[in-house]
Amino acid sequence: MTTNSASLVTLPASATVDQVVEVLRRDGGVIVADMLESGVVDRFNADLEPFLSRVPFGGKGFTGARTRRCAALFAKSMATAEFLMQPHFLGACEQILADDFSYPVSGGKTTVKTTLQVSVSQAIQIWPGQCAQPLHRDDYLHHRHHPGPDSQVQVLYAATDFTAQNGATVVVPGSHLWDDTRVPRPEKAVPAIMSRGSGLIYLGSTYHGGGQNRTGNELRTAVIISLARGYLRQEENQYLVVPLETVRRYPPRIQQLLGYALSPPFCGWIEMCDPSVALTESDISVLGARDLLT
Ligand SMILES: O=C(O)CCC(=O)C(=O)O
Ligand SMILES: [Fe+2]
Repeated sequence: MTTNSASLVTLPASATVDQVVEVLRRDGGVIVADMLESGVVDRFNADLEPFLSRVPFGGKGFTGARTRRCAALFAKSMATAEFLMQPHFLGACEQILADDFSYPVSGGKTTVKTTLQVSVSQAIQIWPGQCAQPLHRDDYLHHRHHPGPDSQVQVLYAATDFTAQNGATVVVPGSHLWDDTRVPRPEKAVPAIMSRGSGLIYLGSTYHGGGQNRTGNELRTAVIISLARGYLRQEENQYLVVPLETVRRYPPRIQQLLGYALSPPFCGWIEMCDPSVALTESDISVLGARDLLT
């Protein structure tokens, strides 16, 4: 284990999921080196290039006047599946988010486990001249109060090297434990310096932001994937941005994580069936209700 700066830890690729979760619970964020194979990043970058090179810059505020953003990644590159299935990220999300929930019904108690679902998929390219993004918590979207259980966890991969000069994401370690009255100060944020293929895993409750790009000619490209509890709303509407024909080309686990799975007991059904029937049945209108808990 090496310390990247004041208190942002970098774990080697050989780290276990338990080690990742231990640092995440303590610091709110952790860098894992070499999470992705170089060939996967190459394939992804090649697939995204036609989109990233054409998409206009964002706005003057949060999205960034010198920043290009490209979302709907599962529709644009099949390599995104490997970004999602990366074992440190997926394993950490399962430990942190996939809680049991028990409730009484007459005749006994029922216990279910929430599914996980993709909340956001986005490539973010920070150009020279982009100023620092305001520090924020990604989980505001779910109206979370802090401290409290996390609603989502993100991984932010480096698709180019991340340096303190080119706009590396900055993180305020420990801020996931703060209450809602404490305001983050930019001087307490530390840059996630990492090489291409490495990634920063961070909790939805951790203050962070895109860094300032002070270089003259270097682009900094990140790829964010977030997973949220299955009973909450996805930040990016995967049902509308990934065509059904594309969803059908992914393996079942990816389909489930894109939202084609019921989050028990009742969240997300269609015609009172598991939503995965949308991928296999030609006429869902007469399937009939199923006992979703059995
Ligand atoms: O680009 C980055 O480094 C972070 C972006 C971010 O946190 C966001 O847009 O929510
Ligand atoms: Fe963010």
